[in-house]
Amino acid sequence: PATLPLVINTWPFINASAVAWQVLQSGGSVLDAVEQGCTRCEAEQCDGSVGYGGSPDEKGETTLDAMIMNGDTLEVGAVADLRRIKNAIGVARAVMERTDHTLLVGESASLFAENMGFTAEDLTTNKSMNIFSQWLSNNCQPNYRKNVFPDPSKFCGPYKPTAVVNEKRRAQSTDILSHDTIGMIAIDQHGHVAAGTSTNGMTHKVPGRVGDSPIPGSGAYADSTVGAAAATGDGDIMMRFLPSYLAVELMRNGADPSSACKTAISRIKKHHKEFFGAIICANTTGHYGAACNKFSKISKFHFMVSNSESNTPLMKSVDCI
Ligand code: SD4
Repeated sequence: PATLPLVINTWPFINASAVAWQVLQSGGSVLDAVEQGCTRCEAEQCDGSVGYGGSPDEKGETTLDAMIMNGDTLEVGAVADLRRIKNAIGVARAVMERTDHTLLVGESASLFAENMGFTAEDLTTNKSMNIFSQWLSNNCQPNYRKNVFPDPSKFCGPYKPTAVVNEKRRAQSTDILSHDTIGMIAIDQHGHVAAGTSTNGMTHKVPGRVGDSPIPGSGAYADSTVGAAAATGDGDIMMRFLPSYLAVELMRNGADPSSACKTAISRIKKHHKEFFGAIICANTTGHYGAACNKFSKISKFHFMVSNSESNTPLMKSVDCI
């Protein structure tokens, strides 16, 4: 039986789910729940792929993408390529509530954040430095450059063809599994809906690269007349398909959350058999679902659900299609 309120988020990020649930239980808004739940992941560096000290880019810097969406007003706040500020989803919310804009990027987003009172600090950690220097010294490949860049060796040492890199990435399921954006949906008893995401993107990305996570309709989408969706995975591919928007529109037309999620994944699969991605969906009756693409060793996707059935976050999983 479906119940409200409901918090659902990508991956087994149990503390994030617990924080968001607690916010709703103590009378906080769905936006507070999503912001604080994702903030928790940023602070504890969930899987190394949310928050500071993860996914160093080709220059070794960690940069963050995040968004938050108010399903009542359809307002969005987002930041992309955010530098030196840990609380990316907090800044995203400030963009939504304290400007007339939707998306701020790069150094200018950082400056905005500082003006809003967020602390500027180095996002590099020993761990991210190690990932970066290991890549530089012995395993350096221009992962996210096509073979046409003038001289990739100038960037990171001996060039190896992209195909080799991809093989290698696929063989190391932990590498793939470490790309774990938090996407979260919160719905309260009154049917207010919010959704959000936070991530440090992809390791060894080209500086300036922005993923799907801060893009409305791609990383997440929320509409309180329907429900919400949030996505995770290979953002460079997923963002071309607006899977979160598609899933919400399918639910608007009567699809249940599981089949909406499946259709959104299938749409991408039509064009990319080999991509890593998953999506979570929920509607305003408290029903929820998820779907993922079968990829390499990944045949299941795990996500967290908090509702009054258990009163505590439960891990759920879905078989990939
Ligand atoms: C990105 N979608 O930046 C993110 C990464 C991710 O699970 O979600 N990994 O492409």
